[in-house]
Amino acid sequence: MTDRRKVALLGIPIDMGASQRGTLMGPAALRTAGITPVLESLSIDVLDHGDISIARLAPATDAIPAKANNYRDIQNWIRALSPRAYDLAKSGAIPIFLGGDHSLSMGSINGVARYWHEQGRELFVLWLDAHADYNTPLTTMTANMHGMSAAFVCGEPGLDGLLGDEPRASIPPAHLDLFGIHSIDPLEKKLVQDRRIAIADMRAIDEFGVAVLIHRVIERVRARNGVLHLSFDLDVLDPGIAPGVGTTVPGGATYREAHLVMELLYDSGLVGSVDIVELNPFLDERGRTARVAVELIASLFGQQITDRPTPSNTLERGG
Ligand code: NNH
Ligand code: MN
Ligand code: MN
Ligand code: MN
Repeated sequence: MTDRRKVALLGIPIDMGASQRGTLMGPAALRTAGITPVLESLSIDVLDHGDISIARLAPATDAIPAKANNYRDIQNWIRALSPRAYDLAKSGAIPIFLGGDHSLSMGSINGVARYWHEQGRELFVLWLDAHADYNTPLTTMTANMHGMSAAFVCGEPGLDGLLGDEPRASIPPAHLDLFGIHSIDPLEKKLVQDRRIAIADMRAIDEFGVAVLIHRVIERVRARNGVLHLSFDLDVLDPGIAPGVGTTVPGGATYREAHLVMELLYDSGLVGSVDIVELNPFLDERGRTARVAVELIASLFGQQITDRPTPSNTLERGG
C-alpha cells in the first residue's frame, strides 16, 4: 500500500464542467484554509505540486460529442491530468486532487486506476456527492460534464475520444459506491439502476446511519484487497454548513455525518487517493466551506475528535 504519511497535492483549477463559474479558485481557497499546515500538524509529509498546466498539449482531433459543454477545454485538462495522476500514485504518496469542478475526476481516477491495475490491485471508488454524476451525453439534461464523471469512470460510452492517446482504465460499475445522494435525474437514475450500482442515498443514511453504510463499503474493498479512491464533492454536505458550491441541494449530510465518514475511512487504511471538488469560493461565505473541507480532510488523515483544536481548548487562534 502507499505510504500513508506522505501526501501529494495537485490543483486542477477547472470550472468549465459546471454551469456556475468560480471553482477555478478552489485550489487557492483550500490552500488559504490551511490544507498543508493542517496535514503537517498530523505529521504528514506534504508535497504541494502547485496547479497543473495544460500549456504543452498537442491539439486533440476527435469529433466533439453533442451535449457535452466545453468539451475541448475539459478534454485538455483531463488529458493533462490523467498521466500526472498516474505519476503521483506511482510516487508512493497519497495524491489529493484539489478542484475544480467534478469533471476532473475523469482524469484523476483514470490515472490512479491505471497505476493500481498495473500493480494487480483493484480500484474502488467512493463517490460522496449530492448527485450521482452518472449521466452520459445521451442522458444529460444540462450537458454539463461534471454530471458525467462517475459514468465515464465506469466505462460508459459517449465520451470515447476524451483521453486521446492516454490509455483508458475504467472500473467496473460494481466497484463504485454512490454515497449521500439526494439529487438524481430521471434517465440517470434508470442507468444507475440498470448497472446495479450500490447507492446509499440520504434516506438510507437517515435510516441506518453513516457507520453501518460505510462499513459495508470498506468491507467490500477489503474483501478483494482493493484500494479506495475517495471522490469528495462538497455539495454532499448540507448547504447550511457548506454554502460555497454551485449546486446546493437541501437535505445534505451534517457536519458530524461527514466527519464520521472520514474518521471511518482513516481507520480503514484503504484510501489511496482523494478528489476534493466543487468548492466555489466566489459563492462561499467568509471561507466557511473551504474551512469545513480542510477540517474533513484532517479527519480523513487521522485527526482524532479528542485531539482537535476547538475555540474552547485553544488560547490563541493560529494564523
Ligand atoms: N445531475 C445534474 C447534471 O448532470 C447536476 C450535476 N451537478 C453536480 N454534480 N454538481 O455533482 O447536470
Ligand atoms: Mn459531483
Ligand atoms: Mn454534486
Ligand atoms: Mn440526516
